[in-house]
Amino acid sequence: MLSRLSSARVALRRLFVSPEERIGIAVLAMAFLLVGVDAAAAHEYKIGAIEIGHPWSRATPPGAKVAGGYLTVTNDGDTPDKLVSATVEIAGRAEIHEMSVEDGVMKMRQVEGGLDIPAHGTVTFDPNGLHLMLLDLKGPLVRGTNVHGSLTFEKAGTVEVDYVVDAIGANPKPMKHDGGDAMPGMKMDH
Ligand SMILES: [Cu+2]
Repeated sequence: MLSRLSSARVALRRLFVSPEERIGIAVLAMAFLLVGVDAAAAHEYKIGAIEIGHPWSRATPPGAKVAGGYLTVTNDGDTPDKLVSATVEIAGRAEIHEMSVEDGVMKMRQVEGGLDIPAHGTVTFDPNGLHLMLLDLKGPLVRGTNVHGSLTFEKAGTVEVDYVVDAIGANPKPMKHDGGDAMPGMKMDH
């Protein structure tokens, strides 16, 4: 193994004589690595003390007018902040929605006056609870594409984000298979 490595290194040295060229190769390799990570796995954004983790959405069936936006918001600061608004280019408007069970019926309603992001806290938007409601869609959300948007915080300001579009019905925890949709009977009523 060692001898194979060193002979490879000798071969590289023969191929790329100058150190500049070798650095160039290393930079290129790093760039490929970063692109691969960005496309395949989690992506995040930061503004002030606020960190946005892996914004994503689900592909929409033909004719759909609504979709969900999912992400995590972490506040690394010592003071609370507030998510006051969100925009997504493909949607006429985006609202912050929370879900609750009232008399055994799942309901969702808009969070009025912004959503508190506690100091040193993380708030999770996912298909089973708190979510961004993307309304008046101008077109379908297509799996494998990104949709661009922005999030505005009272203190941290506005950050631009891309939502990765996952499959229709994609689960936020793909490693855990618990027998299908979390809420198969739920109806999105708008
Ligand atoms: Cu909703």
